[in-house]
Amino acid sequence: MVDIEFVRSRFIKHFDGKTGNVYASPGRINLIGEHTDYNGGFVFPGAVDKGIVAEMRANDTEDTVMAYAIDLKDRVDFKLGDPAGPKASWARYIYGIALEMKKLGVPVKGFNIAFAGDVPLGAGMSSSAAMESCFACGLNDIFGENKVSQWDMVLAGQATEHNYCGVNCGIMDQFASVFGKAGCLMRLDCRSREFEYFPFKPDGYRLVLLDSVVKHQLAGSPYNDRRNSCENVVKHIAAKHPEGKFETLRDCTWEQLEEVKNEVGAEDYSRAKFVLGEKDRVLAVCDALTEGDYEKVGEMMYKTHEGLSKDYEVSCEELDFLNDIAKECEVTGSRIMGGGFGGCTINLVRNDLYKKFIDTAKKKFNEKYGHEPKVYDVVIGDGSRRLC
Ligand code: GAF
Repeated sequence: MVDIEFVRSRFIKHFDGKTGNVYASPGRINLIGEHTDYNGGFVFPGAVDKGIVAEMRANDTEDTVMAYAIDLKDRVDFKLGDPAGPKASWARYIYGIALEMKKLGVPVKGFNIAFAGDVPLGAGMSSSAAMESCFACGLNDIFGENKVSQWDMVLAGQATEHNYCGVNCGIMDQFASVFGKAGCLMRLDCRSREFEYFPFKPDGYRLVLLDSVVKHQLAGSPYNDRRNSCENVVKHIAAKHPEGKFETLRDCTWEQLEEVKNEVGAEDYSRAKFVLGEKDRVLAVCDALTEGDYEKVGEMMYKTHEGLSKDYEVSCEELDFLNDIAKECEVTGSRIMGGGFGGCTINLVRNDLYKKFIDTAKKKFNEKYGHEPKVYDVVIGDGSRRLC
C-alpha cells in the first residue's frame, strides 16, 4: 500500500495545511468466476495488498470538493450540486460516490481529498472499485457516522460505475474491495449475496499475475454488449416459460439455453454458454480447493480462459500468448483475469516451476511484443478501512 506519510505530505501541501483522516481500499484478484456477477452467479475473488490511500477532510463549504490526484499531479475542484459533474475521469469517481452516498442519507458537504494508488491502472485489478470503496469509506466516516452498511457501500460503488462512468458492471470488484480479508478468498453468491471466507494457502503453489500491459478499458460498449447479450438470452427463455421466474442466466438451465439457440443468434448463444459453464466451474474449484486438489483448480482455470477467449471473446492476442506460455511451461492453471480486453493473466504455479515460468514468459513475450510483461506476486490483503 502507498505510504500514509507520502499522501499526508501532499494533502498538507495542496490544501490549507490541516490534516484529515486517511482511508485505504484494495484492488482485487479473482481466482475464478468471470462475468458471472451480473448474471447472478458465483465469483471467487480476494482483495490484494495494493490499492488506494486517500486523505479526506470536511472543508466547511456547502458542496465544494477540492480534489488532488497525487499520481497524476492533477487538481480538480467541483461542486456536488453541478449536474454535469467534473470532466476528468478520475474525479467522476469522487463526484459519483459522493452523490450515491447522499442518496443513502449521508449528509455529504464540501470536502478536500488527496489520494494515490499502487494498484496498476488498466491491469484488470480494479483500481476503480478501490477508489469507489475508499472514498465511500471516508464519506461514511466523516459525514455519516459510519451508519451506511458495507453492502450499501458496495452497491454505491457499483451505482457510481453505472451512473457516472458508463460501465454496467456487477458487484464483484466493489464487494472484494470492501469485504476483503488478509489470507482469504471469498466465494460470493451474487444472487443471494451470501458469502463465505476461504483461507487460501495453497501448499507448494503460488499465485502470480502477468500483466500484458495492454490497457484494459471497460468504459464503452464491449463490456456492456456482453451484458446485453446475456440479458437478451434470459428474455427469450422467459418468454418461452411464462410460468417461471427468470431474472438472470443463473435461473436458466442448459436445456433452456438450447431451446432458444436459433432465436438468439450465435454470438449471444456462445456468450450465455460460457456463463452457464463458468457458474459450475466456480463451485467445482471451491470443492477442489477444499480437497487440496490444485490440479483440478488449474484445469478449471484453463477452461475458463478458453471460454473467455473463444466464446465470450474478451481476450486479446497478448493474453492468449501468455496463456500458451503457461501451458508450455506446465503451469497448473492460467487464465485471463477480470473483465478482459487486456490486463493480466492469473497463474497458479508450482513453487519449483515459478522461476522457469517467469523467465520464459518474460523472454518470449519480449521477443514477440518488444517488452516484458509485468509480474505481480499475489498477496491477499484486507478490505476498506480507516488507517488514521
Ligand atoms: C469487471 C467488472 F467490473 C466486474 O463486475 C466483473 O463483471 C468482471 O469485470 C468480470 O468478471 O471487473
